[in-house]
Amino acid sequence: MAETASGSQDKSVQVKLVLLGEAAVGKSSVVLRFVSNEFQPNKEPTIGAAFLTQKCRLEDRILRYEIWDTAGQERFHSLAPMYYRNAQAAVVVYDVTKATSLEKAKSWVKELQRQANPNIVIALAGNKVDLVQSSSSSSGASSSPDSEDEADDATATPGETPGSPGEPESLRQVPREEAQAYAQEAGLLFFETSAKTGEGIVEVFTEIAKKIPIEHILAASRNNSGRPGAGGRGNNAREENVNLQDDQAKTKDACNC
Ligand SMILES: Nc1nc2c(ncn2[C@@H]2O[C@H](COP(=O)(O)OP(=O)(O)OP(=O)(O)O)[C@@H](O)[C@H]2O)c(=O)[nH]1
Ligand SMILES: [Mg+2]
Repeated sequence: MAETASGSQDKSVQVKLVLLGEAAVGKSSVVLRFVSNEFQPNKEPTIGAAFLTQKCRLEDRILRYEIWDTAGQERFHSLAPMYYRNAQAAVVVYDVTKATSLEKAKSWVKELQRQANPNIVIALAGNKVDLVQSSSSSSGASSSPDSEDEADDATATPGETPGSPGEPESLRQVPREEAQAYAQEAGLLFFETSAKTGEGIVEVFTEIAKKIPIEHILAASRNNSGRPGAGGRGNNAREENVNLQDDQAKTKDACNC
C-alpha cells in the first residue's frame, strides 16, 4: 500500500541540528556517542565544524538529523551563525565540572534566541556527568578542574555516601538544580549527559525530536524541493509523502529513540 504516487517520496523528515558550547565540553563526543555509540578518550578539538547524520525513529515518524558539530574555540565563534541559521534544533553543551562553561552556554542560548530561527528547539546538556558520579566508572583521575576558589569539602570518599546524593561534589561545579532552573526559565529542554557512558544522550535527541514541529518542516521542504506547484501553507496536507511504514523496516541505523 502506501505508494499513492504523489510524486516526491521523502521517507524521512530532515532536521538540521547544531551543537554549540565552549571548547572541550564534549560536543563532538556527544555526537559520536549518538551517531556511532562510541567514545574516544582523547578526542581532538574540532576545526571549523563537522557534519554527521543520524536517523531517529519515533512512534509514527522518522527524523533524519543533519548535525553540525561546531568548534568551541573562540577563534571559530564568528562561523557559528552559518551553522545555526535555519537550524530547527540546537544542543548547547556545558561541562558539569566547569562553571564557566555554563556561562558560555547561556551566552549561546541568548545568541540563538536573538538570531536563530524563532521556532528553534533548544536543549541544554550538562555533559561529563560521569565525572561527578561516585558509583563505579568515574576514576576521577582524568581532568582535575581548575578549582579556583571554592573547594568545598575535598573529601571525595565515595565509599561513604552519607545518605544523600552520592556525588563527589568536589568535582561538580554546576549544581543540577541551578542549570535546570535556568533551562526552565529560558524555555529549554534540559539534560545531564555523559558521552563516556552514554547516559542521557539518546534522550536529548529523542526529546528534541518530539518537540520539533514536523508538519512545518514538511510543508517548508515541499515548498522548496523543486516542486514549484506544491501548494502553499497547508501544514498538515502532506503527510502521505512520509512513508514511514516502508522505512521502518529498513532503518537499522536508526537511533534507539
Ligand atoms: N569523562 C568524560 N570525558 C568526556 C566526556 N565527553 C567528552 N569528554 C572528553 O573531553 C574532551 C573534549 O571532548 P570533545 O568532544 O572533543 O569536546 P568538544 O566540545 O567537541 O571540543 P571542541 O571541538 O574543541 O569545541 C575529550 O578528551 C573527550 O574524551 C564525558 O562525557 N565524560
Ligand atoms: Mg569538537
